[in-house]
Amino acid sequence: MPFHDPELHTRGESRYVDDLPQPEGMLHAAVFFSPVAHGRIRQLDVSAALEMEGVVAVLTAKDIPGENQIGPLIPDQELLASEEVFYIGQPVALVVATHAEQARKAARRISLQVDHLPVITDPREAYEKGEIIGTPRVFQLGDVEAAWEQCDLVLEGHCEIGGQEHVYLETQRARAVPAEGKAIRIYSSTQSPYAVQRHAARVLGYPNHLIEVDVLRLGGGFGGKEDQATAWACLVALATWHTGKPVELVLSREEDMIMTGKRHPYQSDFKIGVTRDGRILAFEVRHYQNAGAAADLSPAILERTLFHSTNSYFIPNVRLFAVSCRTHLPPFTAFRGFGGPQGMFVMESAIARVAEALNMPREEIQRKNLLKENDLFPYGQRATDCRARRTWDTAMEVYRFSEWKQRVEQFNQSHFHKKKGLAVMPICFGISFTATFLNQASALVHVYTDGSVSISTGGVEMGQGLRANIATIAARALGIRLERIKMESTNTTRIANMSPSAASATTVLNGNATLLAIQQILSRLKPLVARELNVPDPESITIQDEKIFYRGSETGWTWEKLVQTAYFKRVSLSAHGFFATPGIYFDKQKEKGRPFAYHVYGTAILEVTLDALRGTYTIDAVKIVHDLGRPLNRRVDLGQVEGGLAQGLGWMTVEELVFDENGRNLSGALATYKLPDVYFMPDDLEVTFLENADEPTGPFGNKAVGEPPFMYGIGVFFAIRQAMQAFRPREDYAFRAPLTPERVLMELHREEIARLRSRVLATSSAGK
Ligand code: MTE
Ligand code: LUZ
Ligand code: MOS
Repeated sequence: MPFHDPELHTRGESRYVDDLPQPEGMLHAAVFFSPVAHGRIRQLDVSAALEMEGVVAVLTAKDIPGENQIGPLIPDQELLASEEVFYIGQPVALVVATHAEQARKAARRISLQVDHLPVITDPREAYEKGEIIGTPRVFQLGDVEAAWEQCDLVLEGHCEIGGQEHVYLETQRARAVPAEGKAIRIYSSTQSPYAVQRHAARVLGYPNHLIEVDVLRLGGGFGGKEDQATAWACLVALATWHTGKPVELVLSREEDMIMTGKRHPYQSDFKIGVTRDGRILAFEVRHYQNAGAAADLSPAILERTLFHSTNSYFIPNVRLFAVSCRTHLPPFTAFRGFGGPQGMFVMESAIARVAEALNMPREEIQRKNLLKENDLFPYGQRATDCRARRTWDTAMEVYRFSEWKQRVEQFNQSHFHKKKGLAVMPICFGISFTATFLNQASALVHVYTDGSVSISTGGVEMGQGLRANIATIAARALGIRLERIKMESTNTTRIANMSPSAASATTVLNGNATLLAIQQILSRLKPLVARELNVPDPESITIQDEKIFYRGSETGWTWEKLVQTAYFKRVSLSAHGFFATPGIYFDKQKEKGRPFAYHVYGTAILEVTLDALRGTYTIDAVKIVHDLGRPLNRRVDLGQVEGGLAQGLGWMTVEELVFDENGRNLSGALATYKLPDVYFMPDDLEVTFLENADEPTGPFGNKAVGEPPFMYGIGVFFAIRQAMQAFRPREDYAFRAPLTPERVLMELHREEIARLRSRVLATSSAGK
């Protein structure tokens, strides 16, 4: 894959933060974090650490020259805890030493004494105690109260949704290097270089321009570095400020898993009303988001939960309530889908509940309620160019759903303890940051006199193929070879005030900014050629395969000649492009607007085989019809669909995040947190891209692809559930994710397990 760094990756030569050449005298840092979930600090003793070999400094809250504050939306998060600690893993002190191991060893000598305070880990308990972040949000459409009357059937249910660890391959890390004067340069593994710049400046009491942030690439972010890369960068900046030396901080896997936030767990209640034939008339939901100990991005994530609470269905009467609840767990944060998946899971659960009660196939209810052209979302936007039905119908057709279903039913009739389940999962995901102002991007394009091109944008490469995409866009727009393009690091001195690389919108925003920069350069070059060739119409000049055409015929000029001529004629060969998504807005008072540039649609069909005696299951097949407009790089896009699916499947099945009642993460290492691996993935995985589906707002007809495929994974929960129903029909299987094999076993054999347990208890008490 060109520009996907394949050669460098394969040889292990691609550089990450700690691969950069080490400046002389570089120091290493380690974090001492709170071992308790909630307490008032009585004493923090760092003297033993200071005496350890190699230790240069131990920094605490009082060593911060500027503001001790890194909260991205609300100022409720200290860089280093000063008076109170709010979760296990909260940074309290930074040890700086000659070697990383010395720093870690010394950190273990720090002692923290606290007066223990009550620990809350449950979002509903937090809600009842008034521990909420911001205010609850409510989206409404129609009149639910009046609608219940018209329903033939009204059902209620409850969902418990687990969190998810990001497990980016590259753990959180940053390096700060002193520059001239007081300036500091930071190399950070962040999706948001501008957030790092802003917060490092704030912490040091600097103007932004004294901090330069440079990002070459990330070994994965998945939302975990949209905002939570900031702390580590601020800490090394602080250490450099104190020592005058370069300082690096690299979290170990365990440190990363304990200290950083993950996908939000949710608890949600739903009520759904339908007609006898399965038309949904009314839907009500209450989402309790477990935000953890600080706001972080939770309010924005909560908002996206609301935007996606009806997934790809039209429901005329809805009332969607959501509240962010403060608990004593690490602040939960962005993760692929950004709250959308939790909203969709509840919707799909409600549909399963209806299907089971009406004894109707789940997919029939889904299909009956799919969005149609111009249908209204609860937030006031209309579904224009709606591809919900198109992807659904295409999937049914190309993957021969009815025959497939028959095969599954035959299998189930002829097997006792093995059962198959088949589920359809349609998705609809809005593209644009829901905070409208973030939908802006810049690009800086330089053309050198040899015809080579250098491009900087505000976008960060994190494995999603951003560079491949931007380079492809630029090469196509200029009409030159891809090899001419070099993608530069993402740097705050070249691109100012950049939005995070997130919301799947990085290629859309930065690609369009690149196009605008290139258009400026072309608008200077074309009149130049027209003048030189003495032809009347500059607009009829085109460049293709590095040759210059006029009205479709060759002029004999090449790209190189054009560039050189421009240089000697003193025409600028550089441009800065700025793009802002047009036509989007949102009114938070009314909770209505047009927040999204467009929606991405798709439909997946998932098949599983369950061993009902063991609770184990295999995912046999996942077949997807996905809408991505016109692909920019088919293999990059395919990689995004498959990778997103893998993460979604893992979230729903084996990835189980567990905290005990003291706020301790019991799954804080890769030994205790199970990940999907290559064997876990279905052997039969097929992806079809919708044809003739150009998105007019582009770039080049392309649609965003990063997050939406994650949500296909939700379908596996319902495929397993269906297999459970085939073995033992029951209306009260829990809507509790992840559906681990253990949980499947416990649910299937609830009574037997209870009987066994009471017998064991009886025997053991008899023995006493
Ligand atoms: N793919 C890889 N390989 N690595 C990543 O970190 N992040 C995901 C997705 N795909 C990610 C990824 C997330 S959460 C988002 S928002 C998008 O990529 C961000 O990139 P984009 O805006 O260019 O799609
Ligand atoms: N980040 C953000 C996101 O700040 N706003 C968003 O709407 C969003 N959506 C998805 C992922 N990250
Ligand atoms: Mo992605 S959750 O927008 O980084």
